[in-house]
Amino acid sequence: MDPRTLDYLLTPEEEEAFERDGFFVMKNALPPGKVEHFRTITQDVVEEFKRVHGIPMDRYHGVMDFIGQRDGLLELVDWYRTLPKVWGILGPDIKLYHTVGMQTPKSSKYTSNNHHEWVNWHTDTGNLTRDLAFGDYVPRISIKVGYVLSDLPEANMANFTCLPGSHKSRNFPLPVRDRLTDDAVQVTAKAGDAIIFDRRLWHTPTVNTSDTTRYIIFNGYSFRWLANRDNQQIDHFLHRASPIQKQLLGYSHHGAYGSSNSFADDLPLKAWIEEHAPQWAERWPAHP
Ligand SMILES: O=C(O)CCC(=O)C(=O)O
Ligand SMILES: [Fe+2]
Repeated sequence: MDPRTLDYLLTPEEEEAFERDGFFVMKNALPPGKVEHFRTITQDVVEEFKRVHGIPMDRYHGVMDFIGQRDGLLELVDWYRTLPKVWGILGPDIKLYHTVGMQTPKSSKYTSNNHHEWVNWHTDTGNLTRDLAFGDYVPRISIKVGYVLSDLPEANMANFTCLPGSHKSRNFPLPVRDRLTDDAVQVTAKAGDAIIFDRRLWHTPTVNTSDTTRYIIFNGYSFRWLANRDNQQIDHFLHRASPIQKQLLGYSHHGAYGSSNSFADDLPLKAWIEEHAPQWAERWPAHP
């Protein structure tokens, strides 16, 4: 793993914001050269997908199972500036479970006046809340890193939109769900920033009325035992993935049995943290 990881450990301020708001924006998660690199890949993959599937080019679209689509995406699996935020929150027993590369061109159909027609407030990962909530308590289980690849200095540019603090609410916390009210925060960001959010946060995609096409990659990380939300076709990567990348791509030396155990050979990320940032290991829950 890139030793520069140690310069990007989760800060107390980030941790506090994450606990309070359910998300935070990390500035400069990607340097400018990488922004362009990943934007080009995202455009290429989404436009290829649209051509193959007959989707109009001006349509908003996200390609799932994104991580394996191009070899150049492998380095994002354990990106040194964001991965320490992820394990700082979830611990070391994690993997990628869902990846999406998204293109949102200017809408030809919707404006900020009628885009409430497709507002889709949700928490992530389908049935987790329904099946795991106990009273008011909903477990976190997964988080997403959204790599912003276009400058989004103002609202109505397809900004990631959320209700800060709503990750503490099992049910949608407002009376009106089918449109954006003033409570909705359209997160502004620069290309290269990352939006890191808790899957329990109530959020929605929004319309782009600007001339800037929004590109964004969402990489979702979860505990290793969660079923993947993509087919995750990554076998072609594995021969050149590092051991930590292999862990994060869901590989286990123990087959299906491994994901709900913590065998040492399946957890090189844990070993790395214990060696290089041992103060974090003290925070992990012990096995009962
Ligand atoms: O397009 C967006 O900003 C929202 C996407 C979303 O809901 C997600 O990544 O979970
Ligand atoms: Fe979502």
